[in-house]
Amino acid sequence: MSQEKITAASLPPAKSGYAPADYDADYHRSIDEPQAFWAEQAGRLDWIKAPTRISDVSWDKDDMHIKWYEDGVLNACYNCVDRHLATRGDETAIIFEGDDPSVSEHITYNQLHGHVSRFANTLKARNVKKGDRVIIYMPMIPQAAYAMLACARIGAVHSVVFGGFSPEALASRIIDCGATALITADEGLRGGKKVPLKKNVDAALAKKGVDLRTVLVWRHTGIDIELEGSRDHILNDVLMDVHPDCPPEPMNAEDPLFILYTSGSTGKPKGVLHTTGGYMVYASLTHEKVFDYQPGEVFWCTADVGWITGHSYIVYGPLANGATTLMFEGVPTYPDAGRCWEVVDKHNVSIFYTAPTAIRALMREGDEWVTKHDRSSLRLLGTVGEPINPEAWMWYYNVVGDARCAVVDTWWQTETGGILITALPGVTDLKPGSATKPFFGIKPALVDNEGNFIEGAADGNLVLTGSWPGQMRTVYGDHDRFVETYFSTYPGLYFTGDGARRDEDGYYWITGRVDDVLNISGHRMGTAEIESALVAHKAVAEAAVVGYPHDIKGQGIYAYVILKHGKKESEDLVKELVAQVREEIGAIAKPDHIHITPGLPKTRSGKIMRRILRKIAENDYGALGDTSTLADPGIVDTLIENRKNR
Ligand code: 6R9
Repeated sequence: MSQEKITAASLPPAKSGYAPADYDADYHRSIDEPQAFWAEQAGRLDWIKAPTRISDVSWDKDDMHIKWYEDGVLNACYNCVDRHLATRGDETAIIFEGDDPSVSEHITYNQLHGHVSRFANTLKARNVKKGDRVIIYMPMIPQAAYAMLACARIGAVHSVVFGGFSPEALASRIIDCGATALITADEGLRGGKKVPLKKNVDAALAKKGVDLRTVLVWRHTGIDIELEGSRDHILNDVLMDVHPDCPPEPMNAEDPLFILYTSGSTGKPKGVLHTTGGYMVYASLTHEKVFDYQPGEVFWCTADVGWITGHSYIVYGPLANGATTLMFEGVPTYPDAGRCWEVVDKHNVSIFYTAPTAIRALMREGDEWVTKHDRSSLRLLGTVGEPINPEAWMWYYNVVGDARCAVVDTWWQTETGGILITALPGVTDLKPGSATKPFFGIKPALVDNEGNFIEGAADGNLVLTGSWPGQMRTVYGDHDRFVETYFSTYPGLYFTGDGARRDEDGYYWITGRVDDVLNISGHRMGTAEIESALVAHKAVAEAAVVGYPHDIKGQGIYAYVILKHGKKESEDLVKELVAQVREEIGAIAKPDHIHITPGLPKTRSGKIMRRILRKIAENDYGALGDTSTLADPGIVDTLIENRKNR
């Protein structure tokens, strides 16, 4: 663990004037008087009917529910758009920076209002109604945000599917949420390469059991695409046929806002459901406080809107706060490794929020790519998505931030809606590699494997006691799975799936997942999903997937595969297996290693000993631990032998 500490006092104070004593007072109040604290925070939003009931939460296994602001009525889109028109209608809401460095655009709040209203009326004209589910499968262009906000405006529930997911993955999400409409683009652009979004949609729709009434296609690159009869429409054209005004739908605070699929340790991705009032309060509050956001500043979060980070910190949080949010279509290394800092200078970015994997990749390219750009507009840096190693943290702080910008390492999850553990600028003394302290209203705790609380400086499983407004409400269509996944390991506690260490100062150091979830370049991937993709190949009898440390990606994917009788290992087969995973899930799930083996280490009851597989993948044979309980201990030597030969 790093001993370095950068005190808040050695860095510029928060622009808001927020000081350490304010944090202490606010944090204590949020814990001691949560109803009063969160009632006050509801005032951040404009309500059609202000809530009087603040929270109603039950951890009773048979009646588990989480409700915030349940008698409040509001509209999320109104809060992100309309309410800013009187004061900042001509200010920039979204800056679009294209994949091609010569393309950029400023969209004012007035313009945003116009675009979103037409998108919303187009959905209505296709008979999309309050409560209907709409899939959004888009590149990182402003139209993705318009689509999300348009759904929110009419009360439809969006589910954004990351553009890197395959037709198969897209199809399973369409089916699971029972979507009736889908919004996509002809193609996306990333690092000069084209992403065939509409083609993928067609492939998804050709699969069994997938049925959609409406597909709206944004013409982005302009290539020729096939349109299917009454189902497919060119959005750019049909937008012009509808009325420019669309009144926002009054929504109950607990009406669903969106579903976002995320990987767990078992089975298929889960549809994490977030509702309207609590999520919006939490996204807005965290965006303002964690990033010390000041009116007029440009905020750039490099995530894709296909992930929760894009939902909360590109779209809903910043726009609820009337901020200027930057949307970048491309990748940090195109056309060269200086792109991020070129964009920072071009658009005067004050706050930059990215993932450790991007920091490590840029660090490898050398300091000159950073230092040749000015970067003096930057005043705050953030990270999210995976643990950051102290070396990458220091590089980010010293080279990108010139040792004058605080780095906030923000820990949270799709399920939590917003940031839960983080430093606050001007307040928290920073320790490179630590997410530091809980945000307002958040009560983290550590438990041992039996669920006993561990106090003081210790290692343990990270749980959260109590609720906060941004917490997910259920797994869409499967409340039992929600209760089972998050609240059954340690009854009455929300289990994060992460391990953590708390040091003597009460700082949290997230050590990574303790379940069978991998974190590849900050993206969650269930080992079970990759295994089932592999087993779907006709030559495969069984597969076991583990993570191993990877310099850039944080974790790499190592797949052990047992072939069916009579099937032979070959280079072509390995290629086919990799292609199979790409097809079933997407390129982000592509195994880095495929290790064909005659067997797997199993206990006598048939359980795969993943601990051993992880060690072998890491090339760490000295620490295999007890192998005496294995059904066939000899398999370990065979695996090691094969590992050494690759
Ligand atoms: C926001 C987001 C959640 C998982 C989480 C943890 C890891 C996220 C982190 C971090 C260490 C941080 N994670 N932030 N680990 N330090 N600052 O990433 O959501 O995609 O659902 O992933 O990511 O393992 O459990 P999501």
